[in-house]
Amino acid sequence: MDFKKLALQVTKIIDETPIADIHTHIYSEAFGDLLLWGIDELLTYHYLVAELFRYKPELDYEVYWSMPKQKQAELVWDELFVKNSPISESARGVVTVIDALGLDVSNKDLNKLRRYFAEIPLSQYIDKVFQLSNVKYVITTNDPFDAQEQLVWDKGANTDSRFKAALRIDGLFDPNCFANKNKALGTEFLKRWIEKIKPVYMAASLPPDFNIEDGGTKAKMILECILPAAREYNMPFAMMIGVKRAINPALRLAGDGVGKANVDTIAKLARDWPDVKFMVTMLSRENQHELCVTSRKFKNILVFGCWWFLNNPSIIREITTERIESLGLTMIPQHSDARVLDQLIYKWRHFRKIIAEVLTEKYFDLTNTGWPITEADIKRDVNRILGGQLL
Ligand code: FIX
Ligand code: ZN
Repeated sequence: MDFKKLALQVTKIIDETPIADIHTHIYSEAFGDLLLWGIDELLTYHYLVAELFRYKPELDYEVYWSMPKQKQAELVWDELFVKNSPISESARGVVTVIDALGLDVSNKDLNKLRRYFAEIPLSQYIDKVFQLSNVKYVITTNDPFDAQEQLVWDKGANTDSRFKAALRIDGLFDPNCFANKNKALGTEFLKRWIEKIKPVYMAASLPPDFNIEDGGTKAKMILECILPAAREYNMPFAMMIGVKRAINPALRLAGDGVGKANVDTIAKLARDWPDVKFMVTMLSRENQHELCVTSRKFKNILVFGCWWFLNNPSIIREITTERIESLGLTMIPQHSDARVLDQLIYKWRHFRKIIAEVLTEKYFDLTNTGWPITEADIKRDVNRILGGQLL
C-alpha cells in the first residue's frame, strides 16, 4: 500500500466522520448566556488568560478581572496575537477558528473580526460551527447546583438534539452540601436530576489524592449514592482524576493545577463494581500508561480523552499512540472540553490531523504484513472510537 495514498484516504475518512464530543462545557441557545461564543469569548478562554499573565506579569489579577470582557479580550489579543506570535496551542486555536470561518487572519484587526460575530444570528452561527467542526452532538456539563441552569431545566430546558446532558456532581462532594447529609438525601437528589435531565452519564472531577477507601465525603457519596444509581439506571460514571483545584486562586477558572493520582483506586472500583461502566480520564501525563494497563484488566473501564493540560499535539500524539497500541479500538481517544462554542472548530481540526497520522501509521504497519485494509474497515474503526458507539 502506498503510504501517501493511505494517508490521504485515512484523513478524508476522519474528516468526513461526524464526531460525538463526549465532554464539553457548551450549552444550547435555551441556556441563554451560559452559551459562550464569538471572538471576545474565544480570547478570554481561561487557558489564554493564564498565558496573558505570563506575557504581562506586571498586570494585577484583580485589575484584569475588574475590566469589561471586551477590554480583557483586547489585552489578550494585543499581548498574545499582536506583540507575539500566537504559537501556543490555545492561541493557535483562535487563529484556526478565524481562518475556518473564512475571515482574514492577516489583518490582526480585532474590531473587524468583531463585526463578523456581531452580524451573524446565533442560531445560524451554531449551525455553522457544527457544520465546520463536523460534530454530530456534544455532551455538555450540567451542574445541578448552578442556579442559572436550574431555571432553564425547570422551564423545560434544551430541545436541540445536538446538545446532550451529563450530570456533573462535583457539588455533592462539598461537605456543606445538603444532599450528602445522608444516603437517602443523596440518592433522592441524584434520581431527581437523572429523571429531569436524562443524562448520558454522571461525572465528577477528583483530586490526585482521591482514594475510594479513605472514608471521606467523596468515597461515601460514590459508594453509597452514585454507584448504586449508576447500576440502577445502567448509566456510566465518568471520573476525571488528577485536578488540583485553585492552586492559584487569583487566576479563578484558570487557576487549577495537575497532580499524579493513584490508579489502584480505579482498579478497586472496577473490581468491586463489575456491572458499572467507569469512564476514566486522568489529567497527569504520568498516569496515562498505567491507566492503559489498568483498563486492559477491567472491561468496565472506558478510557477517554486527552484532558485539559494533555490537549497539546505533542502529548496527544504520544497518548493516542500508546492507547491504540494497548487498547486497540476500545477507548474514546478525545473530547474537546470546549467552553466556547467556536472552539469545536479548532479542537477537532487539530485533533483530526493527529489521529489521522497515528492511524495511518498503524494501518500502514498492518498492510506491510499483507493485511488488507479497506475504506470500509477504516470507516468502521473511526466511527467506533469517535462516533459515540462506545458510550
Ligand atoms: O473539570 C472539568 O470538566 C475541566 O475540564 C474544567 O474544570 C476545566 O476548566 C476545563 O475546561 C479544561 O479544559
Ligand atoms: Zn471539562
